[in-house]
Amino acid sequence: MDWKGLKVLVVGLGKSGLAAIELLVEKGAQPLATDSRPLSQLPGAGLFLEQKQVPFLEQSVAFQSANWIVLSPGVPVDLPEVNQARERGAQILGEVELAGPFLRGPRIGITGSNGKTTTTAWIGHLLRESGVSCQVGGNIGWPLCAMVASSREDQWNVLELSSFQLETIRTFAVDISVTLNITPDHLDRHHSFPAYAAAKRRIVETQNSAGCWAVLNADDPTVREFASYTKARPCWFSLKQPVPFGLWFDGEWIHWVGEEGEVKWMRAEESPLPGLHNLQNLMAAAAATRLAGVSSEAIRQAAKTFPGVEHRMEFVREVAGVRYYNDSKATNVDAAIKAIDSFAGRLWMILGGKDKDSDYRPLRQPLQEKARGVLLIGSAAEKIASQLEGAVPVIRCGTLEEAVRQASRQASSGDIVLLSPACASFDQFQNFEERGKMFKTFVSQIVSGSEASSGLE
Ligand code: UMA
Repeated sequence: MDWKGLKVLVVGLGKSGLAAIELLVEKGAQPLATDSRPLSQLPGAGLFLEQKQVPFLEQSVAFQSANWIVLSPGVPVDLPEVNQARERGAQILGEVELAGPFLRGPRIGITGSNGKTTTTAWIGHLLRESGVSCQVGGNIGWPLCAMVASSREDQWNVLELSSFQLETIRTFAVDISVTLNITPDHLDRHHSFPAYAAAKRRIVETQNSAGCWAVLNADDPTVREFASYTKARPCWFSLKQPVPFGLWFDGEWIHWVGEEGEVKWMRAEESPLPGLHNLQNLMAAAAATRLAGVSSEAIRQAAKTFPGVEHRMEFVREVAGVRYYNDSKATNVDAAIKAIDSFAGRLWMILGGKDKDSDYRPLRQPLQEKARGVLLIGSAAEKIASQLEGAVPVIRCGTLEEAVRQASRQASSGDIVLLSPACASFDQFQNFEERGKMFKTFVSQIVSGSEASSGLE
């Protein structure tokens, strides 16, 4: 695709939009920029556009004459303006599709409702520790358009890919795809579970050669079906059953089933991260890294030294025997259930934030079994309270600061305070990273022992 001289409207001036503009300028296009927010509310964007000499247009006029439109992942593909532009023949593509032809080097793409970030970072760690050059980006915080400049033919691109990013791909494809699990998430954006699953399925649908691999979770019925939507060869992982090719867990050992037969590869207790879901992430990461050419022994050694990811079941601090964990990245119900499953009990769980049309009732049973109480924050608090009624004691706290204060008052030695909110953060924070950092700040302010009157300093 030759972009020279083309007028291209870039929608959304966050990380992805700015990176898309930079790439388009470099390729000789004439980008125009728009955002639903005024420039005054977009820190850094005004100066950037001025430097690149890119005009900013109000959203109401921007779409009217655009023939080429690049959408940021956070912009719904069914906005009325986008629909109208599509109907009059405008070409609409996502930021990932724009980057695709320019991104040099082989690609591993990781998707799933939960565990993407951990698995992506784990693959990056396994490759680097084994002496294989790679760059890690995508939904993990570094847009693909921004990765283009540092990409090389001899360097792997390890890409976390969200449903928002995959929904708009047409030709963009990865050499090795990894699909971890699909559970309801982002239903406010995709409207239905089948539509959400279909967006994720694009990752295997564009793999149209038998030289590609699809690493798939054999235990997840939706993911299992992906095998029939792709030309890529399947490589399976399972916590429950032997697989014809890939990795599986027998309750003690992870087995590796390859062309050379089956071997017991690694004991679960050697994994550095807690929880069965992290064994799944490890199996998926190991499979992808093996398919990228690293030996299973090198992977085993490197797997043990993975330090984990910030905001993902991150141990923060112990105060007066109470341990605090930051799982701010748990932005849906399934992720919160997995976090609960990682502990034996005695939990004080901080839940809430911006609702995504989620059903919180699946939390009732795990909370009933393991939680001493739930501390509610954010705009979803009343919905969660009504769906958890009778299952677990609930304290309405409003803010995260108040939730940490209440938790430090209520919890006693041996208890665990877990921020795993099952909601998006955007009602009270910029993003889940800010929410996690604020949690850590509030936890660092707790004073222990009798000096504590309010819980927080
Ligand atoms: N905007 C509009 N119109 C709209 C919606 C948004 O103009 O209808 C504007 C906003 O005002 C804002 C800009 O779009 O100025 C933001 O664009 P964006 O939401 O695409 O955010 P980016 O900064 O480009 O970040 C995106 C991903 N964000 C989302 O998908 C919501 C980041 O994932 C990703 O790290 C980054 O690209 C680089 O690839 C974050 C995320 O929350 C972590 N992802 C979701 C998740 O993991 O659940 C999918």
